[in-house]
Parts: sequence; C-alpha cells; structure tokens
Amino acid sequence: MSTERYNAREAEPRWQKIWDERGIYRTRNDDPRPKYYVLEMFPYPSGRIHIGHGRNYVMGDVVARFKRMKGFNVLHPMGWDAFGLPAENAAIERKTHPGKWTYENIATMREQLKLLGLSLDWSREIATCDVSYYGEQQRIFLDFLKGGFAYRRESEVNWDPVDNTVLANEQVIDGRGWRSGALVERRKLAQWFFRISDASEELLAGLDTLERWPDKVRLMQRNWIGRSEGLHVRFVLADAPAGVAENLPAAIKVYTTRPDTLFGAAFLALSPGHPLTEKLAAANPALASFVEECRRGGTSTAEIETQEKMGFDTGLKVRHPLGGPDLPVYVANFVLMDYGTGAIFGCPAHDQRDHDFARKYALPITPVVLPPDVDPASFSVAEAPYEGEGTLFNSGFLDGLTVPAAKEKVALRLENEILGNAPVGERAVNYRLRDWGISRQRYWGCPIPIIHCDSCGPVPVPEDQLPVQLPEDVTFDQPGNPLDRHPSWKHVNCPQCGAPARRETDTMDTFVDSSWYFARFAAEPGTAPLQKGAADHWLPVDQYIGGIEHAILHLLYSRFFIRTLKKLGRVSVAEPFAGLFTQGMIVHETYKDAEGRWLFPEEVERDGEGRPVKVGTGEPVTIGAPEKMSKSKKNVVPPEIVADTYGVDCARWFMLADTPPERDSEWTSAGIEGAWRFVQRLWRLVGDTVALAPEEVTRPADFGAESIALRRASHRLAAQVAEDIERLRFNVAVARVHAFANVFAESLTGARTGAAAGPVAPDLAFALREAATFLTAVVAPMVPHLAEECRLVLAGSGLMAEAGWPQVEDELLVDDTVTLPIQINGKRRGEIVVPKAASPAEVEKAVLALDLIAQALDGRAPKRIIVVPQRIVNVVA
Ligand code: ANZ
Ligand code: ZN
Repeated sequence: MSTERYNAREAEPRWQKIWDERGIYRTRNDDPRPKYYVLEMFPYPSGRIHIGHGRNYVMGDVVARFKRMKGFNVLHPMGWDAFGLPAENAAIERKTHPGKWTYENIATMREQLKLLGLSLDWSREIATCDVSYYGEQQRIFLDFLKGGFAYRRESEVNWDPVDNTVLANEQVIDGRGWRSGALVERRKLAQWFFRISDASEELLAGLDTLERWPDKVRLMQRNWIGRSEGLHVRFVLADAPAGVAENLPAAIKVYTTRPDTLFGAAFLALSPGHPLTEKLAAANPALASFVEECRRGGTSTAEIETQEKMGFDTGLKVRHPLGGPDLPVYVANFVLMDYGTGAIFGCPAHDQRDHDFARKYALPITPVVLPPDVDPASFSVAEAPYEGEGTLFNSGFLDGLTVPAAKEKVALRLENEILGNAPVGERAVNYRLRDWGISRQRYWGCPIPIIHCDSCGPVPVPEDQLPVQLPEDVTFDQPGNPLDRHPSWKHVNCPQCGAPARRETDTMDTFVDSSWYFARFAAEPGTAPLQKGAADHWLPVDQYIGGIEHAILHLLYSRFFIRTLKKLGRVSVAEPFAGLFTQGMIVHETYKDAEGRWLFPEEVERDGEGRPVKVGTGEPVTIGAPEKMSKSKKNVVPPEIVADTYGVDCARWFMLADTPPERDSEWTSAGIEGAWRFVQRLWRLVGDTVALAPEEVTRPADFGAESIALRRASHRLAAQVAEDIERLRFNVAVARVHAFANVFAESLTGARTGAAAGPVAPDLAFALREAATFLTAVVAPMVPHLAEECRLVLAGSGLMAEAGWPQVEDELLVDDTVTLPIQINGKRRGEIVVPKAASPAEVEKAVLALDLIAQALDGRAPKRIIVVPQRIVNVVA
C-alpha cells in the first residue's frame, strides 16, 4: 500500500508547466474533429480575483476537458471586458492612467486564473481595450450606420449641475451626483443609438429556439422586450378655453391595453415631453415650471416609476369616444414619452397609478369591472383599484361582457368609427424594449468613429483613418470627459469638405464591447478580429456560463448584435449562444472585530474554547451570516492561499461538489478539508491498485463474480458521470465518484485479503486496474492535476490531458439482478436481490436462507413458497 501523500503543491505547477509547454490547449480552426465551443462570461479586470470568481471558470473547464476527452475540437478562450468606469475612478484616486491600471490588473488576474489549472487557449486572449479589438468595433459601428441600424437623436442624460458633467446611471445615488452630491437634472443631448427596438419581434421569436437556456432567463428577456397588444384611441379636443394656446391638434391619441375600461375613464394625461405639452407650456409659465420640475431626478425608468405621482391640469377637455362625460387633460410625471404615444387615459378604479393620481387630484373613481361572485352593492374601489378579471358593468353596451370580450367589442366599434379621415380606434402592438443608447461621455471606452462638420453634419471616419485611437496624454484632475478638453485630439478636418471639424468625443457603452467578443475568439490569433469563416465555424457558443445578473442586457444586446451582423452579411448565425447556464455564487461568513471593522478569514482563528478570535491579538470576533464573497466585506479567499494549503484541485472539487451548480454554495474550511481528504483518498486507491497489480494485465477471457461486479461499477461510473457532466450536474457526478470509491475500496480490501495466499488472479487484477484507470479518467475534468499524477503511476507515460473518455461496454451497463418483494401470508415483509437468471428453485433456496424468514416462521418450515419469476415471492406459513 502506498503511504505517500499526494503533494499538490509540488505536482500542480509541474503539470501546468507541461501542459503549457506542449501547447495542449491551443485550438486550431482547421482541426477536422467536430467543434465544441465553451465560454465563461469574460471578467472585468477589477484588480484581483478571489475564489468566489472561480466557480464559473471551473465549471466551464470541466466541460471543456470532458468534451476534449470525448473527441471534440474544443475552443475554450479567455479575455477581458476591459473598458469602463472603474478604471477612470482608479485613475482619479490613484493618479494613474486607466490603461496602465487595467493592463496591470489583467496581468495579475491572468496569473491567478492560470493558478486554477484552467485548460484555456491563452493564445486567443484579448482585452476589449486593445486597439486591434476596438478598431474593429469602430468598423462594425460604421457598418451598422450604413445599414440603418445606428442613428443619432436627442435623448435625456443625467446632468450634474455642480460638476458640469454627464453621469452614468450608476453614478446617480438617490437622485444626487455621486461626487458633488448635487441634485441631478435631466438634460437633452444628441446621442447615438442602435435600433434594437425594431428587432423586438425577432428577438422574442428567437427565444423559442433557445431550448438549452434556463426558462427563467427566457422569461426575463420576454418581459424585458415586453410585447403588449392594445388599441390607439383618438380623443377629440373640446373647445379650448380662451388663452390656452393657438393651433391645437384636433385630437389626442393614447395607447391603452384596457379599452374595456373606457367607461371608467376619469382623465387624460400627457407626458411632460409630449409635443402638445411643449406647445401648451410655451403659453403657460406655470406649466413650463411644472415640466421643469418633472425633469429633476434621474433618467432611469425605475426612478421615474417610483417617483410620487404629480400632475398639472392644462384646462383642456376632451370628448369621451363612447359618449361619456368630457375628461380633463393633465400633464403627469409618470407618463413616459417614449412608450406608446406618450399619452394615456386614466381609469382610477382599475389601475394603481391612476388610482394614486385620482386620489391626489380628487377625480372620480368609477368601477366598471366587477370581480366574479361579488355583489355590485358591496363592491368598492375607494381604497384600492381592482386589476383582475371580471364582468363589465356601469358600461352601457359593454355591460355583462367579460374583460376580453369587452376589449374586442370596443375595438370593433372604434375601428369602424371614422373621424376626419381616420378611424377613432386602431389596434396596435407595443414593446417595452427601447433603442439602445450607446453614447457615453467618458474617456475609457471605444471612440465613436464620427467627425462633426458644421456644413456636412456627422461624417463617418474614412476606412483608411481607422482605428480612431484614444489619446494617451489625458488628465483626470477635473470633472467631465477628458477627450472633450484634450488640446488637440478632437480637432480634425472634415473628411468630406476639408473644413475644420470636431471628432465625436463620446465613447461606446461597454455593453457594445461584450456583444461580439465571442466572435473575436473564433478567429485565429494574429488574424483579422471578425472573420466570417471562423465565426461561422465556431458559433453559436455551445455552452455559455455566467451570472444571472447578465440575464437581460448582455445577452439581449449580444443576440441583437449577432442578428444585425448576419443581416450585414458578416456572419451566418442568428443566435450567439445555443446553451446557457447561470451558476450560483460562492458565499462565505463575514467577520468583524470589536470595533466593527471587517476582517479577512485568515485574520480569524479559534481560541482554546472554540470561540472566534483575531489572530495575534486574541480579541473577540463576531461572525456574520454567509454572504456573497466581496472585497468590501473582506469575506474573500484568495486562490493563492487555497493553492498553497490544499492545492487547487481541492478547491475545484469543493466548488463542484457541495451544491447544485445553479445554487449558491458556502465556502467553509470544513468543506475544503473534506475535499482534501477525498483527493488523498483517490490517490491512495490508485496507489493500492498498483501495489496489488503492478503490471499491465491483458484482458482475460473469463471473469469471476467479484471482477464482474467491480467492472460493472466502473463502467456504470463512466457512463453516468458522462451524462452528469453533459447536463452540468457536477454535484451529482461528484456524489457518484464518492459512491464508487467505496465500492472500489471494498474490492481492494477483498483482493488484499486474498492476496495473502498468493498473487491476485488475472481477472481481478484486470478489473482493479480498469477501475483505477476509469476513476482517474472520470475525475480528470474536475481534478486535472491529480489525474495526471495518477495516470503516471498507472500507465507510466502519456498525458491525461490528451487521453480519451473510457470506452464503456454496454453489456456491463445492463442490470443483471432483480429485486423481488417477499410476502408472508399476504403481508409484505421484505425483499431480496437475486440474479435475473436465477431459477425458481434457486430463488426459493435464497429466500429460505434469509433471517427474516426464519424469524417469521419461528423455525418451522413454510407450508408453501410461490415464486413468480421477476415479480414476487409469496410465503405461506
Ligand atoms: C387605460 C388603462 C386602464 C390602462 C386600466 C391600464 C389599466 P403595457 O401592458 O405595459 O403595454 N400607458 C400607455 N402608455 C404609457 C406611457 N407612455 N407611460 C405610462 N403609461 C402608459 O401597459 C399599457 C398601459 O400602460 C396602458 O393601458 C396605459 O394605461 C399605460 F385599468 O390604458 B392603460
Ligand atoms: Zn464638411
């Protein structure tokens, strides 16, 4: 028996070096094997990684290694989502350059990822801030522009009036600028957009083809796109009171999904940005200042929706389209300009916002939908609106109809009513999805390749002047965009007329950078970043793995991007990710010292009585509940510490073992120690095998019962773990390995006992070596370093990293035993496992030998035993 411990600290770097030197994980596009592309969402280079970041990379790595063993040409690349605000903040705080900070972080994190033993093709590494990458992105932008998928329009931004700068949504905290603390205002600015809303329907339909995506994510995307079917209704203006404004339109068009509630309408409301509002405000200073007030506060939808409802009565009235009383027209802060028509009718009895509004402005609340089985006399909506299904009442020709039937009837009636030369009602489909504003007033991003000329307008940067590179010499000592105040960068001549002109100083949203990086990985290193042949070969990504926080925007933008590239003829695929998996997080306890300061786990130990204390000082420490690992709470574990103490294979094993991969998993020292013990056990099982059966054994013609039993277990292990990994059920795979280890250990003990009398029989030696080989192969994707070491002991040469998955013999998978229930005098008393081929006489003999029979019969012989083959055994006492 081998007593030597497995020394991960020595073995792991040694194997990593060998893999590296042999270039084992380099992928070639011309490899003839079938392709498999596995990708984890690439990281933002924020500084250092902790073990909590590692889980999705390890999961992806298991899949990559497994698919290689299964004979696929696997692409498993890594890169960096490297542009973004944190680098600028770091530049401000540390007086460094964002690029320097970013590339330094990348260097650190690359080494940390390498430590995890990931089978990545590092030759394809990219950072989105590499000029070669963002230069191609500028070409894509210009293609989008030419194809009509990009355009410029005025749109609102968050404006910090003290710092005189545009703020990103995440820089607005409780309505105030993050640095100045000033109340944020909304300002209009000309910005660039991608026309994603035109793709709403196809993005929705495409979801149905993504069968290997979690339902949850598909639902989130569906809701985000937010398709709704409703009616446009024109409300005719009554005669305006004197002095309101001149040249008013004849009617106001609203969008409603509840035309059935028209008889409950109490008011009309216009968005503060509605053209009619603007017209009215021009003649009404009080309204103008109300609109001004609405502009305060951030631009995010969440912010607009949570604000208190505010309205301004314009004095205008409209006619009710179905003959009800005239309705007042308000301007209201909760009506969005860029949804529907920017105008609504309000029905306070059946909508929460309208209810809030009606209570505030003392408008009538008339119910028109009666819930099922409710007496109209006792039904009240004074306190809360009723938003459910029911039967129409108080509604003239609609009375007695269900909500859907009433919707249909109103639609039919209004569609056929012509006013001027258009119908009063028109069916309409709306989507919540807005066009994607990509302009950011920041330095650290991909410059938008446009030149603004006073006479020619916005002009694309000509092909031969691309890429537009970011200038290096910038300062961050004052607020605002450094590109804007750079002395020379933006001053260029117009490519069309040659007159002095200005570069666009906005850069692109970093979501653009992450919308096509997976296509960049497809191209061989050193070649053009976006190549049709390469992208078509590798895309879609077969398995994409990442956090649920990216369920909506990143995935939706990437889907739009690839669809658009397809329309432009640059790729042939429509959907970028065929399979998606969202992994759970790693959580860890938090620690605080007596003063309430966070402590790192390595600063905490247990004293003699098991109480947590601070290392060195012995001060008491309070332990908090497990939370997502985060730098700010210090509940992080650096990979280096794990590698040095236990080896990264232990960390990998633990991350896969503990919980289903989609759920959060708690990192504990007990857990990682358990993983360590199991790694040692695997090593011993292999060592023990070699001690008993040191030589390669040729396959004997016949196998004894013990050998067959072990072989069955080995082959079942290989078959089942393969399926588990295919389905990403890593924890189940680990559980199977544990169970197998027990079976294997028993066989080894049996063989050792037998071996006292002489050498192990060749059939058993073969089965033992096969078991060890299978076990090594099956754990190889999860603990790749240990597997190499085991293989070396078993086979003497070759690399596990280049080995195939074990050949499973199907006949060893069929179960050849059957479990029969045993009844004594008609009552079920137990069961027995017998070979399927056993004769009734053999079954009877086996049953009689059972303790439970002897006990039940008190030593007497049974009157009769009836064996129904494959079904049941009946004993008559
Ligand atoms: C009258 C009504 C009565 C409504 C009722 C709802 C309930 P979805 O399903 O998301 O499409 N709406 C329309 N345009 C709006 C805008 N620009 N800003 C804010 N709200 C707007 O929502 C459609 C409903 O949201 C519409 O149906 C409209 O209010 C409102 F008992 O019309 B409803
Ligand atoms: Zn010009």
